[in-house]
Amino acid sequence: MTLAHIAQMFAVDGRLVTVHPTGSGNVNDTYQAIFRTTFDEHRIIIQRINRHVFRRPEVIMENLRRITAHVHAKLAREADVADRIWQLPAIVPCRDGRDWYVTEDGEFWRALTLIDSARAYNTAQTAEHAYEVGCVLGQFHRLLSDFDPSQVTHPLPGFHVTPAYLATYDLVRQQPGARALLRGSVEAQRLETFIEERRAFANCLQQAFDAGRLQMRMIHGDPKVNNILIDDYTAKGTAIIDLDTVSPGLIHYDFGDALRSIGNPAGEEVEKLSLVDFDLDLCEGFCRGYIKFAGECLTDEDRSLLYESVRLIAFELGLRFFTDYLDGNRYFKVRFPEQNLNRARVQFRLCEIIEARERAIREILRRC
Ligand code: GN1
Ligand code: MG
Repeated sequence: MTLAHIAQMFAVDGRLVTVHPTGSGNVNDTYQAIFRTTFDEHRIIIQRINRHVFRRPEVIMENLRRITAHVHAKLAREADVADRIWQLPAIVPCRDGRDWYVTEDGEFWRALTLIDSARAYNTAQTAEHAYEVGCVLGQFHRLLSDFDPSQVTHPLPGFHVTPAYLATYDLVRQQPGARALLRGSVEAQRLETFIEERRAFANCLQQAFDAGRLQMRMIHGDPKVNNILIDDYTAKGTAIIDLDTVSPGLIHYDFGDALRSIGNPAGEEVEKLSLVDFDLDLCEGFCRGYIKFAGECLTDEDRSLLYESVRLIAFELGLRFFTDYLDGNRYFKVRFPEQNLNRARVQFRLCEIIEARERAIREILRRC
């Protein structure tokens, strides 16, 4: 079935003009489709869900229905007093009324409204951009703070549980293919040592949760900088997209993920490790924006582990990339075989810089 056929399954007025790839996701495939009528134009986002990663894609759509209903209703109630027009994509149903479309060979497709005249950047532009990214994530946490987590099913059990990723890594690296890769690369061996030195640390959030110091809340799951839209006209953050991983979790996963992403102006795909950085002005901008909106939802215990969370998520993402490299690149999409190795090197370098700047980061967090 062609992309054009799939696009026309969704309930949009007009004739299809074009479908083209958009975004830079590592998991799903994303396209923009444009339809025209005699007097206007409609653009939607259509996505093929990666069934290797999301084994039960219908679960993410059922979750999305409930989450967007909650957020859209709350945004409508608060619209008159809000400091900007906050947005969140809505599901575009199929012509037969269903929320998704499955092709004969089992591909799972869904469509969402496009948030227009706003864009996501792959890397931080300025400290003001970082501030806006913080505002959007803080606002998202605030909007979902009164959502009942039992209304959703976890789309990816074990997602962001760092000790679970370590256990998978331990299994994968015993495989013959992984052992061959490790024997053949001094750089891969260096990453192996890097991981060994941080094993105990990998438990820090899980331990705090097990001890009852942290609670599960609704989180986004993937709030990296290119999932946060900045309005072209006002330069303010307006929406967070990529809602497939929204689920109950620790807000620290989100805080750490967004900060490790916005704090490194070189981005995730840079090849020269000398360009990787954790910029303290970007860090401060992000933290101020986040606390402005989510501050009232945070306990003292939550605040006490924010530094650990950014160090941990950089480590965890590096570990996930490295494991996938050793496993033959089965999870994250790659354009060349070493891409996941390189992504891991970048995140581990970032983790090292975060460690070196611990004192300054804690100081920023104390001030915000
Ligand atoms: C994946 O597909 P994308 O780019 O939205 C991954 C995130 C990682 C991210 C790193 C479901 O997100 O956890 O942080 O790559 N998503 C999933 O770029 O594993
Ligand atoms: Mg994602």
